[in-house]
Amino acid sequence: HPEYQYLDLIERVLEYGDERVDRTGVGTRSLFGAMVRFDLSDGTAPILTTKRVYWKTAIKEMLWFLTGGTNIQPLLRENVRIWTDWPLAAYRRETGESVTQEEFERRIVEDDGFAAQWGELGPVYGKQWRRWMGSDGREHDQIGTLIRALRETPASRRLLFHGWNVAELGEMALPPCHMVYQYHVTSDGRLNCLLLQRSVDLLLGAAFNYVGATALQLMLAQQAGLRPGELVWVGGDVHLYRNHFDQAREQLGREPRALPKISLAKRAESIDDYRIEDFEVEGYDPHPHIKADVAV
Ligand code: DHF
Ligand code: TMP
Repeated sequence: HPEYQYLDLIERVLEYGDERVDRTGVGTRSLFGAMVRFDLSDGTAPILTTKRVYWKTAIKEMLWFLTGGTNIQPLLRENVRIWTDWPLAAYRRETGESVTQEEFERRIVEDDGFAAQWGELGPVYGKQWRRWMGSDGREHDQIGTLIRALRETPASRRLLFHGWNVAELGEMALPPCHMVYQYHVTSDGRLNCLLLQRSVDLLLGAAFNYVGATALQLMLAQQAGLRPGELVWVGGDVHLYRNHFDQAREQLGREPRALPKISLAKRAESIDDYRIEDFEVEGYDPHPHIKADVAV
């Protein structure tokens, strides 16, 4: 079962991970360099079954990246709250106000001025993917360029886009974790993806990142007239936060079930025309959700 790749990785991090104090102060056990491969060619989706993963949230996040957006307001309007902690921490730090998360989110949703001032993450994923600013002042749509290249030069070894814009790292709430997406087209028309994720919160982040990358691969394949192939995921610093150890052990005690199937309900005009309703997941029967706090 493909999910054992993930569970084995958790086990290895728990057993052999190097203990260290990380940027967040929470502390992690960390391993360097790991690979997981998922075959998407028969419609199988790597949505973990040993805990419920909120796959719609993960796909909504991916759709938001594709809009080029970097403000959490549209996410919150879709009821996606996974990015609130960072703007909220900045707000509390800079104003000294002790607003609750709910109150902060309500103001972002209702007040465009407030959202513009406090809901920005800086030039993160969406900006770099769709509007990377060149030294000549021109914006580069890496996704548009990639789709054209997939159609016109499928044998190319340059089918990739990158989030690590060195000049703009300092303005980002977080530098990109899922950093480079490289693609590869087989002679029989399958689209493979290699995602290099430099930093991996194995309990919370990875589960979402597998789903996001899969959704993107389906959309790109459809836009380029290809079928999905393999998703190869490579992790750099793969870690478990100290306050996730119990949840990780709980998950290790569970038996993986059959992975669900994922498909697109219809053909979208362009990469900008996908909606969450277009994604159909069938046969998802996971173990219960496991609650864990995200390290900010
Ligand atoms: N920081 C850290 N420390 N880990 C992350 O995974 C992470 N991910 C970010 C931004 N910063 C991060 C963006 N992605 C959750 C999942 C993904 C995500 C951020 C947060 C999360 O908290 N997931 C919970 C709850 C999901 C929900 O309530 O919708 C989960 O159980 O999956
Ligand atoms: P870092 O920038 O210090 O590496 O911290 C980022 C943390 O967020 C790290 O624990 C990895 C995690 N992360 C993911 O695992 N996946 C994601 O998609 C994002 C945005 C972050």
